[in-house]
Amino acid sequence: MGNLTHDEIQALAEHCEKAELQAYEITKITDDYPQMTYEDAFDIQWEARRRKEARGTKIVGMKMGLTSWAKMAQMGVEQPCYGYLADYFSVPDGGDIRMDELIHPKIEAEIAFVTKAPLKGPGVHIGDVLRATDFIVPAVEVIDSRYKDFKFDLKSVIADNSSSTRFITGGCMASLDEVDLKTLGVVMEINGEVVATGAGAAVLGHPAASVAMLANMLGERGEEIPAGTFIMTGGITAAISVKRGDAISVRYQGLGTVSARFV
Ligand code: OOG
Ligand code: MG
Repeated sequence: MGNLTHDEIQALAEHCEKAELQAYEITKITDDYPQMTYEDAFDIQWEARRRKEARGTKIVGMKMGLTSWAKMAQMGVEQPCYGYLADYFSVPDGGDIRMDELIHPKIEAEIAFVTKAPLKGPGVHIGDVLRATDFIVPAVEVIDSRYKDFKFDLKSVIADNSSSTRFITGGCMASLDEVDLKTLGVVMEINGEVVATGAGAAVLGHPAASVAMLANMLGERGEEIPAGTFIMTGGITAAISVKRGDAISVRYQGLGTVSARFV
C-alpha cells in the first residue's frame, strides 16, 4: 500500500537522485513524509532508476544491503534492503575513485554472484540460487548515503537506492564447488593496515541466502532476477570510512585482492 501521491513519488525521486548526482547531503525523507510506506520507498527507488535509464544509463546489476549483523548493528536497522547498480558506478580494479563526486564514502567487502538462469520469487531458496549461479567474484562496494551523517531509517535508505554509489569487481572468479562461501575469509586493509576481517557466513548465514532474499523481494513487485545478473550480496563486516589519499585493498581467501585509491 502506498500513501504518497504519484507527484510526490516523482518529486522525491528527483530530490534523492539530484543529491546523488551532485553529491550533497539531504535530510531523511521520513522527517517530512512520516506517512511514507515501504511500497512508496521502493516506488521512489524505481522511479529514480527509470529516470536514469531514460537518459541512457544502463543498469548493470543489483545489490543487497544490511544483510549482516555487523551492518545492521552499525546502522540500527534490522531488515535487509536492495538497490540497483548503474553503469557509471563501476570502477576497474586498481582504479581511482574521485572524492569530489562523493559525500562521505565507506567501503564494504562483499561476495558477488553472477547468475545463469532467472530467479523469480516468491519461494526462492538457497538451492534454487546455487543451481542458478554461474560463478562468484569478489567485490568491494563503496556506499555513500545521501543522508546527513549516514543517519536514516529503512524506508529512507530504500528511497536513496540503499546508499549505492561505486563498486569494484575483482578479476578472480570461482564456481561454487571450488569455494566454501560460509568460511571464505576477507581481510580489509587501508594504507596497509588491517581495518576489518570477516567470513562469508556473516551474510545471512550464507551469501546465497541474500540472493534468494533479493529474488523474493523483487517477486513482491512482479520483478525477477534475469539470467546473467551481477548481484552484490552485502557487506560482510561493518563499513569503514575512507578519506582522500587512502589506498584500500581487500583480500579474499583464494580469490585474490581488490584494490582502489581515493583521490
Ligand atoms: C545501506 C547500504 C548497506 C551493505 O552492504 O550492507 C550495504 C547503508 O548502510 O548505508 O550496502
Ligand atoms: Mg553493500
